[in-house]
Amino acid sequence: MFKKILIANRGEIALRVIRTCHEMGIETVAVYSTADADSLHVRFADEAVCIGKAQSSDSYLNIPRIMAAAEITNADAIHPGYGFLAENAEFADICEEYGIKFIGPNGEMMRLMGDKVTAKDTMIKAGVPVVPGSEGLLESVEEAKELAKGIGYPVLLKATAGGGGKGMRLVWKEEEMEKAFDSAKTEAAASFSNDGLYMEKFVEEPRHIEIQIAGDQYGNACHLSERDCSIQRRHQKLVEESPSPFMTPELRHAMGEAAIKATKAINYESVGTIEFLVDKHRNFYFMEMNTRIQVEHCVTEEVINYDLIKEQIKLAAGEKISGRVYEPTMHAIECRINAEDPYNDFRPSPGKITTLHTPGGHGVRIDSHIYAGYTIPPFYDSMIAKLIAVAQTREEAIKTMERALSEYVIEGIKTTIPFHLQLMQNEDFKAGNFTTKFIETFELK
Ligand code: MV4
Repeated sequence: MFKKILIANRGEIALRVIRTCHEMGIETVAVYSTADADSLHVRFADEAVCIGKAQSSDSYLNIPRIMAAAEITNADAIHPGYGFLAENAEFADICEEYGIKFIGPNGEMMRLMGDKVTAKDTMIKAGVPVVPGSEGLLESVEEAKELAKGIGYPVLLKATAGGGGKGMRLVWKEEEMEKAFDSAKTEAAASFSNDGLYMEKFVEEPRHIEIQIAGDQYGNACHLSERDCSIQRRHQKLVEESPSPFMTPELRHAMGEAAIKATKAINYESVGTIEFLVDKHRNFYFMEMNTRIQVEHCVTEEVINYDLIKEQIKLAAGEKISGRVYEPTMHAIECRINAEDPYNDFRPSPGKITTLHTPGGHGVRIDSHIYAGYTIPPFYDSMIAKLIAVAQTREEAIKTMERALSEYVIEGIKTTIPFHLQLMQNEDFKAGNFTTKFIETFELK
């Protein structure tokens, strides 16, 4: 097992990793920017190294400085958290070159899944269902028009280097194709320095349901059930839960088997997530694979009663997956508390937290790095806490969440707490009746 892990991240996820390391008897090194000198991850780690200025490119994205911090502290592994360098194949390669274990998959697996056309092709060969569409990249507008005739409108143009909606265009009829094709190409080139596009049939009002997976270095793989992440706004997740209210035992079995096929097809090593679109008839299609631990991993931890960060560290150290069958025994819901004004188009609201009272009691978990007197810097992601409610049924979990949200006091900044409170009282949400389009039609009062 590792003796010392450097955490190449900040905020709640850095704290989350430090906590598990300490339970495992592993020493920790925090890295931080000048804007994060007063952060809890710096205080809770055994050692801390300042790696540069506030801007991410000078600190949390600066590979040479992070490698230097790992060398001077003699860390034998690096945990990347999520975001920043977590899905940077070059960083994973450099760690390997330096003999420092990157806690995650290798660079090759990241590249394979990072290019969406390659990922889709790999899944087709593995027998995982995908959305009907183009085979490979589109060569021209003419080819796009020909293909769309066969697929049937509406179709979606997607960037092969994309994800999260960038470079994506919905096309309803042939007359719109040329403009959509050109603008998607331009956006993809500007965002990813890769203008490759592909096409898919548009799945209307889908659910976003993802399967947590784990694979070891010996080709074994398992799934750890699903999370429903359909409640999103502009491709930012707001609420996640497990199990999905849309799930049936048959669908879980089928999606779980498909996710295991996907994991084995690339010999995936570490924890990861297979994202699926699920239509109203419960047909499911591979969308993307996330080769990292995700923000919403906590809901899975709560329903299967298992520490996924510990599992991830053990897999990186060469342990085998246990062969245990993971079935959700509880219901968990996570609300992302962001320093944003939900009454003002979710505009970021950084600043000093003057008063803080955190909820507690039965069935409540909070993963957060904030404290009274802490100043949220404007340079990074606006998520400041994850509030997780756990109960035996979905109905009870919603009640627990509502109660916890109403206890939560964060003063000095605006937060998304009022948004979540209202969502927990919404009849369609309570009935489990929502798709990825839900938030567009949900008005805050
Ligand atoms: C789709 C889709 C419908 N049909 N693909 C959004 C971001 C990227 N990960 C893929 N996305 C979508 N792909 C087909 N063929 C609808 C979306 C989509 C979406 C997916 C998941 C969660 C929220 C979403 C919001 C808008 C669109």
